[in-house]
Amino acid sequence: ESAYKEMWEKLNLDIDAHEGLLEVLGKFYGDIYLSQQGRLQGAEYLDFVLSEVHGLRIKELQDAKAQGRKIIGSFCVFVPEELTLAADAVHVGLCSGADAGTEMAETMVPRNTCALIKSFVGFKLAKICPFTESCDVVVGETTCDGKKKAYEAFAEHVNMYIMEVPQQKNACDHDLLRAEMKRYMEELEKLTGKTIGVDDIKKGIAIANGKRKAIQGLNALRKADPAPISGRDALLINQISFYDDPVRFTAKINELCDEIEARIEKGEGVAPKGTPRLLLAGCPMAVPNWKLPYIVEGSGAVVVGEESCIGSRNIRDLVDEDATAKATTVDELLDLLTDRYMKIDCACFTPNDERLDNIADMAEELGAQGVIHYALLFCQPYSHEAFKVDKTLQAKGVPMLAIETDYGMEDVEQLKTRIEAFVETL
Ligand code: BJ8
Repeated sequence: ESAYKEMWEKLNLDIDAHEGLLEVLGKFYGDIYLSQQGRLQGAEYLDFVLSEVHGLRIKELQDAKAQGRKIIGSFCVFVPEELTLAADAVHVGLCSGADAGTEMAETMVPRNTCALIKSFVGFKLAKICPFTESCDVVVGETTCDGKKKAYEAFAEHVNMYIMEVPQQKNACDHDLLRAEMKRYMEELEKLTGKTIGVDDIKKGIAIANGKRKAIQGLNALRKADPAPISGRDALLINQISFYDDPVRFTAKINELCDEIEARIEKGEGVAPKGTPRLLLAGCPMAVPNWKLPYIVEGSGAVVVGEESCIGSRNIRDLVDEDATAKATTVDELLDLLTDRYMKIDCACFTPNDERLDNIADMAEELGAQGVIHYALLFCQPYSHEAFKVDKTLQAKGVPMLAIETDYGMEDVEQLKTRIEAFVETL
């Protein structure tokens, strides 16, 4: 701990406020995670990574920096990790899932801003996020208005680069994203002094695809009844995928999947066979936002999938592997990356009908009897889509409950009552 304290001081964290955060986080983790019955042995990796999230992992980032490697922070799954890796830089997800520094954040962004945005601004202003402080560049993106404008304020405090993400999926939008891929690659070359070649991008694609395939494998196993892993642990795995070393992460999750397979063969699970199964759909739940799955799994149901960017939206599509193997130029590889990224069904797009089909398909494949649509308060894109998702699911006979909430704990009892009532109807 004391060795880390020196590191945190060097990163200019507010040591007292940071200690307070770690204390709350530790207690929260104990209540929500360590208290679970019948947890997988492989969850030890999750516990370890989480307990070392501001310790060992930050030390690794500092070591990487000492070797001359750059650290790139991002808030959105549109920022192509493959290119960051191709530049031999480290890619970390920064979006934050806790109320901290909210009052300070509200001096820079309007009060009616979603909790995720307030959280990353607050973490920065309160000086409690060692990831943000470790970044050489933070990449923002033109997705929702809230983030887009918050980045202008954020840029007063960190070195920002803004990537433009289109809002529609026509040919011209594909061209725009393709140009942005190239511009981001050139920015990385400038930052690292490294020329990115074909093999570098192929390596980045292999690592990112490997990570996605590991989570795809996990999600496929979650079709089993009884559910072999809790929604809480599955969410944590998705959260950790944004900041742990990607190669280590992939190996650990593949091991965990072997354990899950053995468990399924024995007919064992985290809840009895026949427990109501729910799919969560909507806004990303950034670490340590475990509120909703915790409430759901305390209400007699089990979460079997997350239709979210910290979930299936980030891993559903791979960069075409055969085409990658055949590609001989950087341009071809940038085309393939663009093809993959244009499939992301974020609510910032209009229209975004493929998301509706994807949710219905997921519910069916995972055997979910109901869907909880999760929108952060003040999130326009996802709150709007809740209506369409409901209509689509109704037509399929799948009930949906729409929830709007934030990171606060004031509404936990009220949510619990609503969710219990919903589960009873299934
Ligand atoms: S690709 S979902 S990670 S933009 S909750 S900040 S939308 S007001 S996060 Fe996202 Fe990229 Fe899309 Fe995914 Fe705005 Fe809504 Fe807040 Fe949100």
